[in-house]
Amino acid sequence: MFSTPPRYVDGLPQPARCLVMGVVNVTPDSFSDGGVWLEPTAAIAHGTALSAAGADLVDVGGESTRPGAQRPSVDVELGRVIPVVSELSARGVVVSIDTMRASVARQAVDAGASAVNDVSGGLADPAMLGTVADLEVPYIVMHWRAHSTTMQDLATYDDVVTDVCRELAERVDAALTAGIAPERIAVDPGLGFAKTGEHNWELLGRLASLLDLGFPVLLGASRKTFLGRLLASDDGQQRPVTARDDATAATSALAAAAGVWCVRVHDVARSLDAVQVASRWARSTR
Ligand code: PMM
Repeated sequence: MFSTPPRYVDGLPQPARCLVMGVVNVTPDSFSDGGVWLEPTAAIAHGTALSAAGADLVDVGGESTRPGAQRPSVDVELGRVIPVVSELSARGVVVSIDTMRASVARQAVDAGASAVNDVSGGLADPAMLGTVADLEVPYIVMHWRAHSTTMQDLATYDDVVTDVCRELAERVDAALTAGIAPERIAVDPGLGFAKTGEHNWELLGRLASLLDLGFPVLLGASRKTFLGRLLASDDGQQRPVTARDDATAATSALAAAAGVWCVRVHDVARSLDAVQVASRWARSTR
């Protein structure tokens, strides 16, 4: 059941267990918490609370990636995230910036962010990989095919695991060629991004193939629709987003047991408990 201990990414915390990344979406329209943390003071308070709950890092994003979402302008994105990154970093919180834009990544790192989480894996902005190489920070490369308005039209694969691994490996090669150090790279299959629920389950069921890419793996299953569908009521109503945190914690425990490096979650406390159980359990099996 248990894989090798988690890999690490240079420049980020390295507890002897799977990392827990807390989510702060500074957006009006993210699918599970859109509008809740749009005001900087609310976002800062939330990020501080996630850190106090034990988040190893806090992921701050200013662009919703829910299917169909329209992109904000660069200035709107900057206006949402920079004050939050700046204040959280000043408070000692380890922050990653969730952005597809090189200019946002650069300004966020200048404001104190320690890592760049790019859901497009460098595909959305041709300047991103060179910028991250220049900034010398950890880089999370997610599998992505298109922006939110069209991504679900591209959810077709011969074999989802083989295809995602191949496309991710291509993005990692591009990152390495751009000069990003291998020890700063983590990969992510991008659950829900150009994927159906069945694709997500297939990727979770065959995590070993992702781990075989040789880079630490991040998973973002938190509150996503495939969990809502799994837990639908007898009359077919999906489980509401905010009632999916126990299921998310279950995915965190199983991911940690499988050797995943980091889970990206909305409810940090539950997933921290989950990964701690997985870590302790793993020690007893070795
Ligand atoms: N999912 C979302 C946003 N950013 N980043 C990574 N690396 N992986 C993900 O799966 C991911 C992400 C969308 O979820 P949200 O709207 O709840 O933040």
